[in-house]
Amino acid sequence: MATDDKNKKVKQTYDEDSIQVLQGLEAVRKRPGMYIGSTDSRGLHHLVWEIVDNAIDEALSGWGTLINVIIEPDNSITVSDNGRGIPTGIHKVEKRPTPEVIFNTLHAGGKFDANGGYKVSGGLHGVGSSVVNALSEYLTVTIYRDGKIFQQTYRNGGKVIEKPKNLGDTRKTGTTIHFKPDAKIFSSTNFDYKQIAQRMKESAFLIKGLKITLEDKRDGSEKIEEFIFDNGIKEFVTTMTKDKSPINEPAFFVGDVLGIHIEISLQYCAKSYNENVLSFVNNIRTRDGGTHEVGFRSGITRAFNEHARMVGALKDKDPNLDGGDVREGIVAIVSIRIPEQLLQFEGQTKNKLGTPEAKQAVESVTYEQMKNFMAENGKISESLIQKALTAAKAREKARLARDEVRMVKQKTSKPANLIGKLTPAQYKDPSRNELFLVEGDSAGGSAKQGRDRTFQAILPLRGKVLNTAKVKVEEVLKNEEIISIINAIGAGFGADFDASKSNYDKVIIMTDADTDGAHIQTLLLTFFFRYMKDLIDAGKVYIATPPLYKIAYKNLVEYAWTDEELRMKIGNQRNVTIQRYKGLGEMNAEQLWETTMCPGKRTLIRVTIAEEELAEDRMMILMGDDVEPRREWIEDNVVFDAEDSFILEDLLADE
Ligand code: 2B7
Repeated sequence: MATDDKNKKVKQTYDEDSIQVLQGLEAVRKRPGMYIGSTDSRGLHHLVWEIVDNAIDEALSGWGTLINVIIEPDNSITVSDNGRGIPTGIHKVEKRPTPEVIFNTLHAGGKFDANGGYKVSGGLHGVGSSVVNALSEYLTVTIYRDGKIFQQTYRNGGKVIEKPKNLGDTRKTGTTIHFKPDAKIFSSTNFDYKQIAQRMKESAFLIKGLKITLEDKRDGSEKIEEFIFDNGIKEFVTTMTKDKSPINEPAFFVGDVLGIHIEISLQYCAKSYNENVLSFVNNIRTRDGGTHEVGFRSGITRAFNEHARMVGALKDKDPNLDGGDVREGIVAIVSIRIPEQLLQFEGQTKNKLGTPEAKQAVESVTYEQMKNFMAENGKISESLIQKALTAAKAREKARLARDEVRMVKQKTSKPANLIGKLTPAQYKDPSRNELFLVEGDSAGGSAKQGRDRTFQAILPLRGKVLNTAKVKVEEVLKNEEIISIINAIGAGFGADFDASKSNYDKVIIMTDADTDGAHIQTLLLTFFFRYMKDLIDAGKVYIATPPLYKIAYKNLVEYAWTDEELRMKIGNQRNVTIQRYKGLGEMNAEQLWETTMCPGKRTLIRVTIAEEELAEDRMMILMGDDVEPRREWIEDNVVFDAEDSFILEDLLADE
């Protein structure tokens, strides 16, 4: 049949045309990290973001209202949109079908969008499709456009091995992309539903009315979710504030300044002393903030102070409220869209906006509309100003308390309540010394006797550790237990904290191996996270792991940390005595030393923070009043992973 001949001919042409182009995609396969950051799970998910971002761009340009994402049973991904469909005609310069140019040429992006739409794919600027193709076993693109269904499949890293097919007639328009990440490239090819769901939900919040569905078709984890928010970022804000007693209905500011489109929603919460501002540029989260966040903050501060003076809450002689005070309890989404030519990212991870125009633009929109909001909502503004004044007072008290701490630190003779608590190490060697924070006096006693006194210091903690997530900083600084920890570490506190000044290379939390112990650990970690975060980032915070069992034979003693280990160690020996330790206090000094404190024999778990932006929320859940979710949280999320890191695991709101 003639088709054979035709195929042959077409194939030939495609091969010839492909030579140079394939080299392009080879570059991606040679150094995938340069294009998608890494080839681990993070890089794998990056492929999904690239494809979905193109669908979002199309929706943002005003075409299409629906994006479907499917995780197929074999961990391949299908994304479809109902936009215009990628143009299918022959590309004028490349003289090949346009989809081929887009998927098979590096840097094909951008120039096809004649509409001047915003590029959301922050990093790759539209080259995303070809990068995904290059890193896939296969990729099939199906386009519904001009009444026809166009389809083409690329294989083995994006090679063009067949000509486009016409699958018949259609009345719909849109693009569907089905791809399978190449197992030769990625260390993991298993998609994480929660992670994709999180991101899809975020995008749906940011683009009001856009419907995104996510379906998992994998065996055993079948599910489907739909994200659509008719109130956009206002709903984003209310989801974040739902347990924090919001004071006002979410405010909504919108404006276009200097070619930048700005959308802001915010609420104040009675049950929060933090600020929680999430910012986005072209729908990409800017974790490290940048000029748009700076503009937002100064806009709020200016509006607040002007309003406070106008209504007489601040008198002429009073100083201005400072930014921190007016933002206490604020929850806000700052979402801006910037034309590509103005985009400028900074910082090591490029998560920070550098565009100078964004500061002025966001500040003016925020200032004007926040002032209006305050004028229109007199009662609420009054209580917000009261809240800010209280915050200012608390800040002043905290400053005094901090000075007090500083004085305490400077004094050579410590106040009575501190003497005798810390058992210091003999030598002062911050690069080697270790501080053990020990639960209870009796364990503290064993630890004191058992330690290597040359470099190990012991600080016993009596009673309950203060929940620093639930009290203001002034309360934190009144707590004896906390003060003695601050003094022992000797590197300051809060904004003044300097990890490089720490008296200890390792600060080791040593508690009983039970739920109470785990609770004390989380309370201490909450404190470190909030007030000495750099100590965690510097990798200096550890958790000790005391054994659960002591196994005694005739003249031999062994320890076990898990039930399985216990069974293994007992084997089929008889005459074994097994002791289940209920707490550290049951161990004598020698036992504590050789199981838990002796470098070389002990196992220490270094504390790291898995996903910083979520950690704060997790702490809130953890430290809330409900005991039950807290216990569940500990059981679900305190995981000891292969690298022996205590990881505060990803926690996604499950609704
Ligand atoms: C920068 C490149 C990749 N493109 C278009 C037009 C529509 C369109 C796309 C897309 C992902 C999963 C299904 C423009 C843009 C290429 O040029 S990409 N829709 N959807 C997509 O990739 N979805 C377009 C102007 C006129 N008509 C169509």
